[in-house]
Amino acid sequence: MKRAFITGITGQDGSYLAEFLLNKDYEVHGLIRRASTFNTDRIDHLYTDFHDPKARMYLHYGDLSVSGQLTDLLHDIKPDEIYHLGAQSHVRVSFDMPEYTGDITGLGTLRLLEAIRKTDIKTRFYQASSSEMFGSAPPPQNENTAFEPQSPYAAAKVFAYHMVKNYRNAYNIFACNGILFNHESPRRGETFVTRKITRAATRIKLGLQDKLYLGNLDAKRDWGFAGDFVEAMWLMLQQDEPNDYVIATGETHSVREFVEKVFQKIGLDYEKCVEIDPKYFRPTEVDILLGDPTRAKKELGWEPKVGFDELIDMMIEADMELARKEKMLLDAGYKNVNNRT
Ligand code: NAP
Ligand code: F7E
Repeated sequence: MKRAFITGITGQDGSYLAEFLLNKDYEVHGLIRRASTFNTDRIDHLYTDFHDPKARMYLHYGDLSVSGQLTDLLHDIKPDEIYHLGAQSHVRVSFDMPEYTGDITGLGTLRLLEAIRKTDIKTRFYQASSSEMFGSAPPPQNENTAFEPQSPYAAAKVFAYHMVKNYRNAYNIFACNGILFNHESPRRGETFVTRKITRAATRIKLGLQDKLYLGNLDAKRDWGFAGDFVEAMWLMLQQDEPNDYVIATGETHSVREFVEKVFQKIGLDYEKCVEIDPKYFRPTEVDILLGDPTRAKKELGWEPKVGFDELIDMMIEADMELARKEKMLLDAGYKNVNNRT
């Protein structure tokens, strides 16, 4: 049985990847942060009490800021594959918390690479690199496009990307950068734009809120489905040689197009509900991302399965269900605790 270690297992991608690996009969170990509230919602359906002999998923407390503990964990678990997904992953927030973002999103990767080097375990390493690294580079972007990062988040990811290449060359570690373009799902964090839109539109439809406040509607993104993208992470670690791969759909759409489509699909006029709040503008914006996944198609045999419209339908359906439940609770006298975007 193969053993995987996932940082960021409680996040959107971590939850889909854990599901994917458990289905492939892996033993899955995940790093989680101690919090005063439960933060394992996205993986609760996968968890079996570790006293049960059939348990195949184990969670370990830790933090990407603490190198000694990461080293101890790798030494004890000795994973065959490491999927490093943990990060302060919000671009807008990275302008408010640049130092923290550099520490967790940038140095966090270096701490893990050092832990591999020091423990000398034989393992394969996946780094969650990002299309944000391309920043203002003109589209389409592929593995040869020069990075022009436009945020502390993107700069931290560029640092991590180069450390991965350096450890691959210097210490012969099987380490890959997956340069993933935006990928979404019903499990997407509620402050990322797609989920913020589907969540608000469904709540507006059921009379739970009136307005949706957004920032720049002209930005364009190459949006895919997270469930498809985690398969590409796994494929990268199954190759004979480590390499870096762009993972994208090859289509780009504006935020305005996304919002218009969502509202139109549920029978509302977005222009009556959406207002612009400059609070959501970024000091420097990434105007257009459009990935060219030719290498991944050729070498990994990877292709996205879920298209733009299907992704939107999937997200609307899940959020409509959530809004219905919320309405039921409100009608039964519970307080509204969900209006926080
Ligand atoms: P996400 O939902 O924000 O999940 C981030 C994960 O990192 C969560 O499990 C979070 O734990 C964990 N984390 C944050 N700070 C940590 C710390 N100090 N120590 C340990 N764990 C920490 O992100 P995602 O969308 O799944 O993305 C996964 C990775 O891919 C990230 O590295 C992201 O930057 C990168 N990426 C994402 C996309 C995308 O479109 N989704 C595209 C390219 C690259 P808590 O649950 O406790 O907060
Ligand atoms: O913004 C615009 C915003 O926050 C998309 C992360 O997963 O993907 C993600 O980063 C666009 C931007 O994602 C709002 O200005 C307008 O142009 O959903 P987002 P992101 O910044 O592209 C990359 C690949 C990652 O690696 C990151 O980890 O939408 N936008 N109005 C808004 N964005 C937000 N969040 N909220 C708004 O109200």
